[in-house]
Amino acid sequence: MHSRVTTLLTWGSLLGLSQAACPFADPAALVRRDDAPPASDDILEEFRVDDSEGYLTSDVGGPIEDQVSLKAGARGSTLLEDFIFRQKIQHFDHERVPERAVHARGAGAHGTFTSYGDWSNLTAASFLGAADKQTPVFVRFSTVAGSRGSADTARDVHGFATRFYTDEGNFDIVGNNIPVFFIQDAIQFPDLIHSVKPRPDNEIPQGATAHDSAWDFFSSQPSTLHTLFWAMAGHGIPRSFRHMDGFGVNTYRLVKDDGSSKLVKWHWKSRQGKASLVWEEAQIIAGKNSDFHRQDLWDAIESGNGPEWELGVQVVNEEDALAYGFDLLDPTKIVPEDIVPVTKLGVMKLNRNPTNYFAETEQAMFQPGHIVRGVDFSEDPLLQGRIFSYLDTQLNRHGGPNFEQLPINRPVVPIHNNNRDGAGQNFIHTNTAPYSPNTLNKGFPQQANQTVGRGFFTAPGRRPSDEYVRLVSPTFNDHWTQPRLFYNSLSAVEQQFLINAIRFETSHVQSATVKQNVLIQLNRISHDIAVRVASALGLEAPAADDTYYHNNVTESVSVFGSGDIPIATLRVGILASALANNGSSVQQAGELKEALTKDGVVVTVVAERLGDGVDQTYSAADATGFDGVVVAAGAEGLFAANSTSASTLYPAGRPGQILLDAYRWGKPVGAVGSASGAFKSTSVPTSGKGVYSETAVEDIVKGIEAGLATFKFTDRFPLDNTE
Ligand code: HDD
Repeated sequence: MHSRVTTLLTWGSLLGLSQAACPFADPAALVRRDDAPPASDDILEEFRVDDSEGYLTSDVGGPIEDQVSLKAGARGSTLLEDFIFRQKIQHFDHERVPERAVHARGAGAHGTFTSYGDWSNLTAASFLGAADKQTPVFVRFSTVAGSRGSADTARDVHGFATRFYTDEGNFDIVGNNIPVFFIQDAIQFPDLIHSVKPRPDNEIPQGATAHDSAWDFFSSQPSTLHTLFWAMAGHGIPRSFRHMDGFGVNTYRLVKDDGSSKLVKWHWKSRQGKASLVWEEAQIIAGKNSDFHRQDLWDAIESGNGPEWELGVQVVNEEDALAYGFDLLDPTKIVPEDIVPVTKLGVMKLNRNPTNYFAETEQAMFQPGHIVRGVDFSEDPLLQGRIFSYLDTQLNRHGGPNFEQLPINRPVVPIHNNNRDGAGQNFIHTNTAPYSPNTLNKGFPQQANQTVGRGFFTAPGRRPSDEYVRLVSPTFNDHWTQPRLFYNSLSAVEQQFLINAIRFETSHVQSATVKQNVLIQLNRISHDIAVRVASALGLEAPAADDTYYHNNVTESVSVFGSGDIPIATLRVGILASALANNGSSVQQAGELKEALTKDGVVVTVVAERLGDGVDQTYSAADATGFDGVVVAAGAEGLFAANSTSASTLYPAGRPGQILLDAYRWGKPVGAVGSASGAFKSTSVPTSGKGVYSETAVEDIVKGIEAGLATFKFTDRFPLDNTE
C-alpha cells in the first residue's frame, strides 16, 4: 500500500492541477477536461491489503503469534503486559461504527457511467461533457426502516444512492426507487422516522410499517399519502435491486457555462425492466433468505451480467415551476412523464462487487450536498434540510471530520484547501500558511469562482421568494390529487395489491382512532378504496366526497404487465427425480437446463439428493428461489398425494409445494409430457396463461421463456367484487 497523496499529485499534474504549476492563475489554461482520470475502473486498488503471503504482524508491523495469550504460568492469569492480546481485543471491541439512522441495510457495487453525448446545452457538468466519456461510480441500494441485519424483502421504500467520481469532484444522487417523499419539510424527518421505526418500548416490529405509530403519522400528515401508495404497491417489494428504477426525488438545477439554469428531476431507468414480488412471497423470502436482494446483485455481477440503468432528466424551465398545477419544489409530487418526458443522458453499468463490505459499502458516505459545477440545488425545503443532515450524520458515523479521506469517499481529483488535522487525518500537508488570504504561500491554493478555476456557480440567478416565515407554502397544500393519479394509472390487479397491502398493514393497527383517520384520508383519494379497506377492518367508510375525485391517468408508474422483462439472469427451477425411473427426469432436466442457459436463464435442477446433474435438494429448495418452475417427465410421482416415492430426504409434500407456490405467486410453470400429472396432483390448472404443458423440451423452453418475460401472471390473483 502506498500513499494516495502521491497518486493524487500524479493525477493532479496530469490534469494540470499540481500546486507547483497551478492553472488557476491563468484562465486560459482552464479548458474543459474531457479526458477521464486514468484507468480508474478500480480506484481503490492501491488501498487493498494482500494477505496471500507473509507472517502475521501486530498493527505496528512486528511478526507475532496471536492464538494464545501471555499468562502467569500455563494455568495462570493473563498478563496486562500482553500487548498482542490488548491490541487484538481492543480492535475487535471497536469494530463497529454506528449504523445509518435510516437506510441501515444495504448492498453496494462499483461500475461505470458513460455519457451519451455532449450535454453542454443543459449543464456545465464535466462528466456529461462528451459522448462516451466514462466516469467511475459506486452505488448503494438499501431499505429504509430496518436495521442493518433486517430482511431484504421488507415492504419499504428502497434507497438508490449513486456516487460519480467525476474529474471535477464527487457528485452524489442520493435517491430512492420511488419518485416522491413522505414529507415536504426536512424538519419533519425525525417525526416520520420515529413513527415508522419499531416501538420505543419493545423494539417491535423490525423493518415494517404495519403498526400503530406509522399509520398514526401517515393518517395525521396527509403529505405522506402519495409515497405511501407507491410503497404499498409493487414498488415496496421489488423483485431485486436490479428490477427497480431510481429517482433523485428532489428538484435540482442544471446550470450551463453561461450561468443560465433549468429545473430538473433525476431518473434512473432500469434496463432489466421493472418487476416486483407479491406480498406472501416477499414475507416467506424474509425467512428463507433474508439476503435475497444483496445475493441477487452480487450473483448477477459475479456472473458478468451486471445491471444497467439509463440516467435521464425531466427538464422544466425556471418560470414553469408552478405551471403544472403543483409546485416543482414540493417533493411529494411527480412531474408526470406524459407531460414532461425523460431525456436520457447516459448509461451506468455496475460490473464489480466490493472487495470488502465494511471498507466500501458500510463506509460509503453519500450526501445530497456533494454536487459538481453545473449542478445546483433548488429551494425544495426537504432538499435544503438534507444538505445539512447527511454531512452531520457522517460526522457521527465516522467520529471525526476526515471521513471524506476514506478510500471509498475520496474524489479522484486532488484536494487543496486549508482544512487541517482532526482524528484520522491521512494527508501530510506541506503548506506552512494554511489560511487564506496569504502571501507566504504565494496566495495558494487560490480562490476559484465562476470565471476562474472552473469554480462552482453560486446559486446562479436565485432570489429570495419573500420575507422570512415559518410557513408551509400554499402551493404545497394538495395531498390527494397525485395519489389518485397514481392509483388510476395502475391495472386492476395492482390496485387490488395496493388495497390488500393497506388491509394487511392496518389490520395490525390497534387504535380505533388511527383506523378511522386512515379511512378519512383514503376516502379523499378514492371512496372505492376507503370502502374496500373498511370492509376488511369491519368499519364503515366515510361518505363519498366528489370534490376530491378525478379520472386522470399517467404513465410509467406500473411494475407489472410490461411483458418484456429481459430473461437473462432470471431463475428457473427444474423439478426432477434422481431416484424414480432410473433418474431419466434428471437427464431431461439437463436438456432443459442447457437450452435455457443458452439464453442466459439461471437454472437449478432440484431432486431428492445432490450429484449427477442435480444442483439442489428438495429439502433446501422452494419457490422463492425461482422466477419460473418446470417439472421434468418422470418426476410426477413425487407430487402425488399418495406418492409411493415419499422420501424422508425432504419435508413431506415439498415438491408439490414448490410447484403450487410458484403458480400461486403468478410465476410461469411448465411440465414436460407425463409430468403434467404433477399439475393435477397439486391442483394447479393444466392450462391457462403462463401454464405450459408440452411433450417436447424445445416447446417448454419456448413457453417458459415467454412466461419469464411476462414475469407475473396477474390474472391468477382474485379481485374484490366491486360495482
Ligand atoms: Fe435520506 C440516508 C434517500 C430524505 C437524512 N437517504 C439516505 C440514503 C438514501 C436516502 C438512499 C442512504 C444512502 C446510503 O446508501 O448510504 N433521503 C433519501 C431521499 C430523501 C431523503 C430520496 C427524500 C427526497 N434523508 C431525507 C431527509 C433527511 C434524511 C429529509 C433529514 C433531514 N438520510 C438521512 C440521513 C442518512 C440518510 C440520516 C442516514 C445515513 C446517511 O444519511 O448517510 O442523514
